[in-house]
Formats: sequence, C-alpha cells, structure tokens
Amino acid sequence: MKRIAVSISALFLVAACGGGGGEAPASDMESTKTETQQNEAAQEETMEEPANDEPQAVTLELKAVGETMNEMAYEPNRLEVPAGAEVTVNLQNTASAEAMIHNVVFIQRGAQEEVSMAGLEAGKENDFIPEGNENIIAHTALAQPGESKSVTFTAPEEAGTYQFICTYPGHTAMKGILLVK
Ligand SMILES: [Cu+2]
Repeated sequence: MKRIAVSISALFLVAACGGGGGEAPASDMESTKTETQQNEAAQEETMEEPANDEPQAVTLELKAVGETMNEMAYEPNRLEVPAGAEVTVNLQNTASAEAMIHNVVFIQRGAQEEVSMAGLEAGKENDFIPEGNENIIAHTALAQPGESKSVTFTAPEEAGTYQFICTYPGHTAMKGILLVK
C-alpha cells in the first residue's frame, strides 16, 4: 500500500515538473515544490483505502505438531498476509496422540485470555469457539489427530500484528503471530 502511495507521488512530481517549463525562477520552483509536498501528504492519507484493487488470494499451510502437551505447537508460528487479502489457511494436525485435538483461531492482539475463557464456556459442542465474539477474526473447526481443517477469510484491512491460538482446553501454549502488511 505504501508503494502505491509513493508511485502516485512520483507521477505527481513528474507532472508538476513537466508543466513548470525550464524558465521558471528559482523562487517559483521552490513554492511549486512545497505545494507538491503538501499534495503528497494529502494523497497518502486518501490512499489508506485501496482504490478498487482486487483482493489478493493467499493460501497458507499451517501444521499443528507434537504428541504431548509440552511439544504441541504451530509450525510455522508466524504467518504473514497482505491487508484485505482473501486468505485460506489449511490446518494440518500431524499428531496421532488422542489428546492432540486442535483448532486455529485468529484473534485481535492481546485477546488470547478472553477468547480462551469464552471458548471454554462455549464447550466442545461448539468446537470451543464462542460464536459472535468480536475478538475473533476467523477460525477452523476442531481437527482430530491426523485431520486437516481449512478456513477462508478476509484479512484485516488494518496492517499490524494479530494472533492465532488454539482454544482446545489446556492448549494456551499453542499460539502464533499473524502479521498483516
Ligand atoms: Cu491445540
């Protein structure tokens, strides 16, 4: 997104210089430049929302690994997606131990405790997902050992750091970072 703003600014500069003619006195050039810079600043602000760009589609593979509570983890524990992209995450539970049941829940940063507690209340019949929780961006269903579950969602428009967690009871050690760029 930054790149778009910069290239538009560059076009702007070229246009401003092209129209100025070679003969303009230095003071005029100076004022034109200042004006251009101001326009650039305004431009960047309005560029926050991408103009009718088609959303990018991204597919990511995520593994849940480990056979014990001590080993269990996401691989990788850091995912990166473009802001506003259409994201598909394939969660593959590689475990064979019975207790290794996992989901992946993408949440607002810092919301792990709240979402985990609410998930516990939601219970197994809801895959430990509290329906309608505003801290949840997206989630898969529970994946039994050896199973895979997918989820497709729109990445947040706001760039920044988000999290993903497993809401299966006792699995708070399973977490990762979702970086939205
Ligand atoms: Cu888990």
